[in-house]
Amino acid sequence: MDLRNGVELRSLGNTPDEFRQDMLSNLYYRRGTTVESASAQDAYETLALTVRDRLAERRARTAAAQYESNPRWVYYLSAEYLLGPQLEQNLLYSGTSEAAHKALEACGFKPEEIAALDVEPGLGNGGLGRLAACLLDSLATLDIPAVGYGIRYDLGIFRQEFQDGRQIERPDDWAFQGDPWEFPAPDDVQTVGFYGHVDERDGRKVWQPGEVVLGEPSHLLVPGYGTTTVNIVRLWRARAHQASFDLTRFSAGQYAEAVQDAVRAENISKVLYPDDSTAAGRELRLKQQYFLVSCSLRDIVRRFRLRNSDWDAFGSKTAIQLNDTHPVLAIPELMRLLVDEEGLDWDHAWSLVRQTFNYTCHTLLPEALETWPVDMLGRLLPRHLEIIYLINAGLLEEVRSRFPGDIDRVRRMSLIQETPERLVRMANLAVTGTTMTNGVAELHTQLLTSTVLRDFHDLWPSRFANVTNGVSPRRFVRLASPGISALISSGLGHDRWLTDLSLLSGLEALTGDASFREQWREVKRSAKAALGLGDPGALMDVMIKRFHEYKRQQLKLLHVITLYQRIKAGGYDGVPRTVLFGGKAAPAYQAAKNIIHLINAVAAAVNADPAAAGLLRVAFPANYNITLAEHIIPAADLSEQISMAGKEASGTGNMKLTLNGALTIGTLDGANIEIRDRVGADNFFLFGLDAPAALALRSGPYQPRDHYHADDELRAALDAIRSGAFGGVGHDVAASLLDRDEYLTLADYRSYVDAQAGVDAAWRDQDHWTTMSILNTARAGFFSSDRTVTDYLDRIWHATPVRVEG
Ligand code: Z16
Repeated sequence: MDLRNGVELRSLGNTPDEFRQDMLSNLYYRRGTTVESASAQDAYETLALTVRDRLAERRARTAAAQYESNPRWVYYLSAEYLLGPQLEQNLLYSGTSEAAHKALEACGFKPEEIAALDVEPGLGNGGLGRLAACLLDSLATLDIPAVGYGIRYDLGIFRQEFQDGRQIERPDDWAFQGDPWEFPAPDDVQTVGFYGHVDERDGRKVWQPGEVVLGEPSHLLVPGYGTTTVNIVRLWRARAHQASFDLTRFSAGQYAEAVQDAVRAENISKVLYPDDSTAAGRELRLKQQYFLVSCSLRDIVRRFRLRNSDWDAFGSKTAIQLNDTHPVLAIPELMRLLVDEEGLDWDHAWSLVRQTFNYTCHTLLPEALETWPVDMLGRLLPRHLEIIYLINAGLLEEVRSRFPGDIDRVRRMSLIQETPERLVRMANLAVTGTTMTNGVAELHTQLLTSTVLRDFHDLWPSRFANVTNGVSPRRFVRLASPGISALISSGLGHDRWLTDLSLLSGLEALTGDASFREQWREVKRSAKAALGLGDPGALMDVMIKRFHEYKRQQLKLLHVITLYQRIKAGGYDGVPRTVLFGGKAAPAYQAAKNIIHLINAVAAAVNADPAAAGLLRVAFPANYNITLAEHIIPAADLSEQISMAGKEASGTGNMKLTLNGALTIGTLDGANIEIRDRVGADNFFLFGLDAPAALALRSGPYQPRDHYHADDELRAALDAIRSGAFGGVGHDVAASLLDRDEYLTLADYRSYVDAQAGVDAAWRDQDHWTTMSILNTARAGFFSSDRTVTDYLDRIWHATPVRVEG
């Protein structure tokens, strides 16, 4: 294929020898060194470049084929991406793992040491950011022309350390050594305005920003698996305009003052807000959101114009997915571009905008639904506020004509909340300005349309759909669990399951094969041994997720304390367990930090007590991230999914663990319900109140102390916490549970502890446990993000593949 100015691209060879030749050449020409004097960092960077070159070639072919076909593009707008380590993925997807391994060894390097230098870009908080990464993986794998847009934060999610058991946060300067996976594209820089005022010229509104900041893009490659397609994720970094440097002040010796405007500009992409499922509400966050939206829309329009000249085609060529409310300013921004800058009339622009955008909601927590003070938004983005008012006028007119006289409904649906403070409601704007709004699991979508977004569902029922989340089987099975993957492939006789996960159902027949069960048990055991946290014969009981009271790590902790107290009482008959916690708390979320502190205190007590040795151990490795998740997930026997029913939108860790043969103990919340429906009630440990029961209990006069008084073991556990047996922090945790217990931890305690006894009983029959474990994997194929993307394509995006020649 002729790709660039008549120059034929040479195809890079993938034999170990060719790979080694290219590595040496990269070492020499791009790192300026030789094998004799190369550091491990030189070797890592060189390896990365050599792998990247293979994908860059595919990227060039992909871009050419996609341009040629002028398709409907899928653009994913997300403030967060948790892409995970890039090296192992890019080796696998480019088919160079073995060649690279051999080449490194031939040059005298230890492959594992070099691979350990790969730093994951932690540009997200948790589920939402990782979902974005899984969807990009599947979009590329399914050959869909797609671009992810995001922010290139200098500092990603903080590095978690423990000091005396307390969480402390350290900056995550992830690109300190440079990022070999990144392609800067300074020629596509964008200019973003803030503040200022709105003029009128020749009957058109003109926004005169008071401040401008540059957005400089770079991109990372997003390869598909088993295909030539390589898409990109484009990340924007804020750069000061040259004019921000005040040379007059500099010359006068006022060095700090000379750069202060520039520093302020570049602060926009300095750091990721570390809040998962809570709105931050700060002006810098609003600036970040507009920065992402403004840069990305300019880029999308630029790309549209490469092949199209008529605005009428924009909506049919462009599907933009808004990942939560974070990028919802894109709706007024596109209106502004079309009406103010392009001169389209309002109604025409509005129909294109609605055709272009769709919105995914990821929460039910009221505190996670973003609102912005009208004053703040109007000062930062005066024209956008006017546009929001105009959109609101249209919305309220429609509501009034559909529901005459229903003033309360108008008040509830307005894009502006009036009391106690005037706020712009971003979720309302999102539903109003899009074709489709989706929830992320069946229960979540049901609850959304019957509670938080009920009024909108009444008005526009056909705008709502469910798309249950999924995860990448490449990353969370193949890369995380090479052992399980090899066994699956040998059992099935192929590895096509990696791109058609429903084929895992073929494992079901193998549950009757004693030697397969034995190998399965062995593979799980060696994953535990490799993790190195406790006896590989013990049940590995895993709770890995952000710390949040609704997720109820405190419930798991009460269970641990109860087990410990049973051990201390003598005659313990439970099975040996390693309980593993992993996760971060938002730095300002004191209650969650208290729970972390208390877990560490309990872990210290239990692990130091000879009475518990061989029976119970508590592990809490710091700084849970994608890299660590890939080590923990294959080792898990039991997956803790114990949120208060009706609070977890979906969960995706639950899917990763099920696919790796862990059994779930869980409530009927989020996607747990769909997991249980598929793996079968006999292969799932259910407990607790369901969503209607939890809601009913919460809306009555709930008395957590009744449970404390009625249950001896619960009382003993809470008394130990409260009395300071695990340090002073226990007092606050116990008080919050006894006084308020917002998330019904005490109400679900007995049901949970009894279900855990059922887990013990099941574990004692190892052969049957193994059968259940295999069945969990065999029946979880639905939870592939390939299926999720297929659902988005059918229900929302209506885009089709563009195949790229190999
Ligand atoms: C987030 O990670 C999620 C929701 C949200 O409003 C904000 C953030 Cl940063 C999570 C949900 O809590 C989780 O249930 C869901 O599985 C995940 O988003 C992906 O949809």
